[in-house]
Amino acid sequence: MSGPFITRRRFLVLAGGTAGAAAGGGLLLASRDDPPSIVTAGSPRVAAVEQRRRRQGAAITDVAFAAAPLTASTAAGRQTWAYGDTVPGREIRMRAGSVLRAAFTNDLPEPTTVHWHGIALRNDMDGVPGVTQPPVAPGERFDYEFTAPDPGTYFFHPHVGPQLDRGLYAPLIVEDPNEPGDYDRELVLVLDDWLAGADPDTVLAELRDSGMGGMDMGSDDTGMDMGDGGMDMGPSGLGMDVGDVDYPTYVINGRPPEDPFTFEASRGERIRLRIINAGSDRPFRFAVGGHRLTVTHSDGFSIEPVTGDAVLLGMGERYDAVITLAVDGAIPVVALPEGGTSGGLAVIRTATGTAPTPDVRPAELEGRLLTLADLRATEGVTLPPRTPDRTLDFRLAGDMDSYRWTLNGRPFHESQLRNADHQLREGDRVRLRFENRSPMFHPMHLHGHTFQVQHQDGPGARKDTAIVRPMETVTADFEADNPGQWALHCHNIYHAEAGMMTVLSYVR
Ligand SMILES: [Cu+2]
Repeated sequence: MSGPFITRRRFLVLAGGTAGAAAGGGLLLASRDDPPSIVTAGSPRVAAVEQRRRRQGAAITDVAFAAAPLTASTAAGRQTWAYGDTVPGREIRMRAGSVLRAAFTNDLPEPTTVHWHGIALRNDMDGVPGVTQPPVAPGERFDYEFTAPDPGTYFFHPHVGPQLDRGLYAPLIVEDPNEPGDYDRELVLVLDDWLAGADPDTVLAELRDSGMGGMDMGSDDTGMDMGDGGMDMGPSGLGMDVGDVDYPTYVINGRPPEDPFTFEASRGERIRLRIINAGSDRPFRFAVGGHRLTVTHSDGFSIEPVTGDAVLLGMGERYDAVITLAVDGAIPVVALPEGGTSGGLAVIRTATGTAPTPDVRPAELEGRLLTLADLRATEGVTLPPRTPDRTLDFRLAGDMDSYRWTLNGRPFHESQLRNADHQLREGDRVRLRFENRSPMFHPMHLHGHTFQVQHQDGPGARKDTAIVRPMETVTADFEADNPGQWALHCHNIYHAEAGMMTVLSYVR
């Protein structure tokens, strides 16, 4: 349980004092030595903002689920951990503005939490152990309850160690009651790099042991010039080294390419795809054979529709795209890990016919690839222009000798919480500037907010997870309207565990 997300000492403090605490208990980080100005998860201000968010008579969606070892072997083979008895876990579907009440039980042999990825929820329900709640001990229950204010495609997963890489994830779909819905049906597709039963804690330990040949990647003290002049960034600009883990296979909706998830449909139907990259280490190039994708939403928020052949998803990113089924037969849906040769496969079947083989490579994979630079938020979700009140700069780097990934030269440490290293005030317009000085890309994820990427020529997509390519600087603005303590980290789970995480602290 020690590690960048929670230190051993804080874990003991929290677990000792608050075992069995239920939702909204006002419990956290209110130790005597905290500076009084920090707005903690347990602060009355967090509850007050939730009160304001919650509408009179708001609908309540009640769910109950457990995280547990999966004894039946999954389609992808080998034992793993899961939410319920399937990978992915059962989807939760609700309406924007309604309340989710989730009775969660931890039947795993180690502590865990549930993080509701991308939702602008109340801080004490965000599921970051040692920051917003104590970890849920084995055998214990935690009741999550929060308003989900914004429609969109989300998912939920643990925020403890590399547990996500065991298959603990499920879609969370927040429907928009005001959306015309110009499609016939929906298809939710969860992409994952699959360890097939291997233990991600062992993987992380191996990464730490092996390092990467004693190379410093972009840290200040090396004096190395990491200018991109001579660097081959690959076709998507993610660099030649896109992941740290050697996965045996890739799954879509929990199923391997040899036994693919299959969706029955009819030719002529318009299908809204909700694509979620739940992978821990790999970005995917996603395409549907014989079809172009019209991408309509990024990380839940609407964008000006843009059509391409494939779309790139970093870990933690979600895209919605519409396709009109134009083929009779078995249509391959492919998620190829960037730079890889084998990938995930699902099938949309509109007629009988030969199923695609696991190695099918639709030409669309090599067609026009949509990336962050192609996306612009619709007017309705574009932040009004405003000069930032403060800018938070983050230098992304890695010390590969010890497999240590850093923000501003330091791996995450709990003192950053106590000191409130990155402060903001409610009502601020905040600018984030991510300067990647490493040769690997990092999908940077902010909890509790949706920022707006800023391009040279104006505002881009609203997102909570944005790919920062090697040697690139990405700028993104957000409204500080959700008080509390919010994790900001790389969504490569191994990078986050190796230190590439920090916390943005609301202060009074
Ligand atoms: Cu990273």
